[in-house]
Amino acid sequence: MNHPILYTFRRCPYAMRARLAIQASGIIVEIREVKLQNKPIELLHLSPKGTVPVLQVSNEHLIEESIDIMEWALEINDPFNWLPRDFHIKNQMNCFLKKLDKEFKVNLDKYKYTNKFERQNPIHYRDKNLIVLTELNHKLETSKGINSEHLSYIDYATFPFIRQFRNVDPIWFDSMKLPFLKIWLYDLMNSDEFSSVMEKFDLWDPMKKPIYSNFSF
Ligand SMILES: N[C@@H](CCC(=O)N[C@@H](CS)C(=O)NCC(=O)O)C(=O)O
Repeated sequence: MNHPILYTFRRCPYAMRARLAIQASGIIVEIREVKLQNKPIELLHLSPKGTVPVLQVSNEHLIEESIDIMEWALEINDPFNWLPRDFHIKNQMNCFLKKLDKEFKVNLDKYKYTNKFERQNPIHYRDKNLIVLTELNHKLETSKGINSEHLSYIDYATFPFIRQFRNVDPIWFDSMKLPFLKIWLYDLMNSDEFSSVMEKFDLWDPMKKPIYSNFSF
């Protein structure tokens, strides 16, 4: 293998965070854009759990979680100091991200994909997440990033989910009194880094020439 292979789906927030860290690290990967409804058999053989992103670093090394892909890339090269040096801060960040993936994302999906069997109104789940947004807004009042003076790993791992939450009802979101969070989110959404990892790629076709990441900005 010349380059690690990233199985990805453009609109997936987990895949976005992985692509952002790969971009920051400058590592070139082969991009395999997949369709979630029709995942390639190669991906399912490698990773039967069937989620993206998945990074095949080598024949012996597979990374199946977005946060692990971020850490892998940044441990190789971290030119913007995204990874905290302090072990306790790193642990704190990972606890927050676990909560984001387990609780915020679950509420977000229940808010976004209204399920007729669900007894609760989707607004109930929206408002549950408002608590997290209020906490983030408070943190961002005094620093540029959630956990440091500069944007780092936790910001790039978090914002794709806040963006997805906003997209459910942008008018409502924009009317909320969350001034620091909104500046943080809009800056990230409009950043060159983000546009670059949102480039559209054709679906992976093993019969065609490989596509390599060129996440330049
Ligand atoms: N814990 C995984 C979650 C990844 C995940 O759930 N990705 C979604 C797409 S956003 C997925 O692949 N879902 C499988 C499907 O919809 O079939 C990670 O952090 O990488």
